Amino acid sequence: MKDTLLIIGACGQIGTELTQKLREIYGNNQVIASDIREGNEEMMQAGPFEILDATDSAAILEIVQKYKVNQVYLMAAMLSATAEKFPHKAWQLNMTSLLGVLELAKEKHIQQVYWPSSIASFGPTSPKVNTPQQTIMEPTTVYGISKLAGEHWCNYYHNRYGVDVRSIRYPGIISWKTKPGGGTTDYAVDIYFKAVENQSYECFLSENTRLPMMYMEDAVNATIQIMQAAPDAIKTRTSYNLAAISFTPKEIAKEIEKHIPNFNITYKPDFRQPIADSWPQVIDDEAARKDWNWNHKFDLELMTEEMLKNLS
Ligand code: AKB
Repeated sequence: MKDTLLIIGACGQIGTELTQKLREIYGNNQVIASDIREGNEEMMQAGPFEILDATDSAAILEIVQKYKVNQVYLMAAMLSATAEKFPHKAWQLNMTSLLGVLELAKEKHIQQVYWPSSIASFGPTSPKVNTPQQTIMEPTTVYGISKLAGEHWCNYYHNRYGVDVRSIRYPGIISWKTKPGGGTTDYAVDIYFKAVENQSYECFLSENTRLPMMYMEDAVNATIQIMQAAPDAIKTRTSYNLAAISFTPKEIAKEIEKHIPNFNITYKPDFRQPIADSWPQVIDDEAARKDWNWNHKFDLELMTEEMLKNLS
């Protein structure tokens, strides 16, 4: 039987590029894109698209049955900064959507689930450098709490009901096709857009705030790689640490200056600074590298070249 994939939250930052790549691999008609709103021309034209509320599990089931879906990628979520403004709404979206999809897998309507966690599942008491796969996790943001709880729900459904659910703790993801919205790491995307537009950027984090980051191509490849791995290769059923690069606003600005010598950055930390300060600076992802052969391709230099080339 051919795999048929449903992407929930296909119009978001990661969903857009993940859907495109999955359609290249599995065929346009095998990848059903869905979101609460319509996507761009390419997304709507290239293959099936459904308007879908990620918290409505009856509606998800209808689509699963309509297209005979066997894998669900649940990409819809409220990110860290917005979630701090709407804590209950964030909890409702992030948790209800996950529990609904896990139930569908438990009832054998689908065979495989992908759900993203985040570096936000760590907190200020976790080690900041080389943060291990297993360590103290006491997140202080509602987004982080929802991600940590979600990880344990995934593990529970796997252990108790045999659900094949796989997950990655994404760092900040940098891309040029679709902008992120409502995250704390979004500055590392905005900075490139501003650099090519007007050569200056006011950063909402302070100059030495180091955070784990990754170029979109690496993030999409990791996501597909973990989903295509043999089930017994997946030893962690909470979520895998995943790393590529770690840098500060000052370091990314320096890299941009190599291409745009007049580029200017100023700093005005806001409510997102304490969120960033509560997260790891450098993540240890040895388990992902060992268990399912994860390897990143993009460093800060290569990513900056790609971002500036594509945006200009
Ligand atoms: C955010 O900043 O909220 C996200 C994340 C690190 O999960 N990009």
